[in-house]
Formats: sequence, C-alpha cells, structure tokens
Amino acid sequence: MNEPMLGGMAQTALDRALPLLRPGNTNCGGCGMSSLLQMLGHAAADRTLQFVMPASCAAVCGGVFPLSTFGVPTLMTTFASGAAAASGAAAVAQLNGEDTRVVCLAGDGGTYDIGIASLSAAAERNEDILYICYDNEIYGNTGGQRSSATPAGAIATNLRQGKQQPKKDILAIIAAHRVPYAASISLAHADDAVRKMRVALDLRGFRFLLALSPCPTGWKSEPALGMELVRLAVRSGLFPVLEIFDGRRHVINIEPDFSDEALDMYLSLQRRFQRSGITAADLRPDLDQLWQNLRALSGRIVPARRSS
Ligand SMILES: Cc1ncc(C[n+]2csc(CCOP(=O)(O)OP(=O)(O)O)c2C)c(N)n1
Ligand code: SF4
Ligand SMILES: [Mg+2]
Repeated sequence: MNEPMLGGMAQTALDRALPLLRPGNTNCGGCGMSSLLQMLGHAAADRTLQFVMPASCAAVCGGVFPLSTFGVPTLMTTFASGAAAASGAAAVAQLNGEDTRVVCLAGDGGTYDIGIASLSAAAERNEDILYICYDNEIYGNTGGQRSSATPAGAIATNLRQGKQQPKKDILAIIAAHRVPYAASISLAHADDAVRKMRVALDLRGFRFLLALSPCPTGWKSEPALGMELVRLAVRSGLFPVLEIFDGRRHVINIEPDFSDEALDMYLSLQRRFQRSGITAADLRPDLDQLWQNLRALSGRIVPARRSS
C-alpha cells in the first residue's frame, strides 16, 4: 500500500510483522494519532516495543480486552501514572536483559495537565523511556474539553467563548529538565518525523516527542485536511519544528515562511476558531516573540519574520 499522505511511508509488512495499530481500531477518520502510529511503526521496524498509555483516545482505541488492535504489548494506566508506569516497565525490561524500547503514548491532557508530575519526575531521573505526546489540544476522549494545550481563541465543550490564555510551552518545560532529547515533529513532514522517531528510539535515557495531532472531531475540521492543517501550522510559524539536545542545543529543523495567509487559512479551516474570530494579526506578536527566543537559543540570527 502506498498512501500518498505519508509520502509512501504507510505501514507495510516490510516494516514489522504486525502494524502498531491494526484496522478495526476505534479512532475517528482523519485522526492524527493514527498517522503517528503508522509512522512510528515505520520508524521502529523490527525493534521490540512496549506501549504504556494513560487514559486518552489512544488508550481506548485498542478495543476491549481480550482483543487488541495494538501490535505490541500495551499497558493502560491512570492519567497520573503514565510516565511512572513506563519507568517501571523499562526497569523490568532491563532487569530481564531485554532490549525492549518502552514508549509512553499520551494525549495533551495526560501530558500538559494531569500527568505532568510523574512526567517531570521521570524526566528528572532520566528514565530510559520514549514519551510521545500526540497533542490534539483538547481532552478528546471525553468530548473535547479545554486543556492547557488548547490554543488562544479556540472554543472547547466547556469553554464557549474561545480560550484567553496561550498554549503552554511543554517542549521548553521538558527541555528545562536537561533530558538527552526533546523534539517536536510535524506529521506533515514524514521524513523529518520518522528520522526523529528513529533517533529517539535508539537513544538511551529520557526522550520526548511532541506532535501536533489533527482531531477532526474536536477541531471541527474536515478529516481529509488534517495533514494540510499541520503543514499550515508549520509554515506560518505557529508550530515550531525543532530538536533540543541535552536541554541546551536547539536545532530548528523546518524553516517557516511566517505567512499570515497560511495562518489565517489554518484558523479558518477549523470551526473551533470561528466564534472568537481570532486572526493571524492577533497571534503574530506572540509568534514573533516566540521565534526571537528560538533564534537566540539556536544561535541563529535570521530575523524572526522576513519582510515581504
Ligand atoms: C483522573 C481522571 N480524570 C478524568 C478522566 C476521564 N478521561 C478519560 S480520557 C480523558 C481525556 C484525555 O485527554 P488527552 O490526554 O488530551 O487525550 P485525548 O483524549 O485527547 O486523546 C479524560 C478526561 C480519567 N480517566 N481520569
Ligand atoms: S476524538 Fe480526535 S483524537 Fe480522539 S480518536 Fe477522534 S480524531 Fe482522534
Ligand atoms: Mg488531547
């Protein structure tokens, strides 16, 4: 199967004997997390994996015991204990002399909010786990409530007028723990995403990946437009794609063109931004500041915004 959305990188029998996420799962059509799992399967190839998943759409999409659509052993946990349980699973694998890579897959609610204490603790101890946050910017599995990852201007089922506060910068928070590797990945840039997944799978110690994950159900967007939305977010500078090594060395992987047209398109293609009427002009000052900081951290002196 050659799926154009993934640039021909869809899961095939050549990647691993069992896909990480099999057909029959309960994810909505166009769910970014499904694409992420497809890419992760491609990146992991024949590496031995174990999943740990706190409460989320991911945790339920495997189905009802004893059936599972996951292609690897998967441990479901409470929200608060995801990173702690993953740390334990990694320790057990090491004691058994197994080369199992433990991957904690969590949503933004489980990462930015309810699981942040055990996540911070695991990062501080430099536990040997790969923590992946698929960030759909809401509590998706319970109907789309606001999280601290919800961006300014978006409505949620418990927030009717559009969020006032900006999104929490979770990558900076994780980097502040000086972990070996933290990176953001764009699902619309499959080569870069798969490369980083491989780097993160092969490193030892605490590794963190953050993916902006389209959620047609919560974003009120067309399922087929998910990858285009991610592309617009990257292009406009809204979602920076970067790697941070040891919490210090910042590398920007994809250079935006800071297009306001792309940013307005991103906002207008999702009905969650309609009620607040937020525009690129409202967001741009904060984005300029964000990019000035990123330029300083990455040692690059390119101006935050190119003059047109
Ligand atoms: C302590 C606790 N509070 C609330 C819930 C109910 N709950 C289950 S999944 C979920 C949403 C999770 O959101 P997120 O982590 O962003 O993952 P998503 O559903 O968006 O994939 C909630 C609130 C729970 N299981 N445990
Ligand atoms: S609600 Fe969103 S995150 Fe959950 S399965 Fe549907 S598209 Fe995916
Ligand atoms: Mg979520």
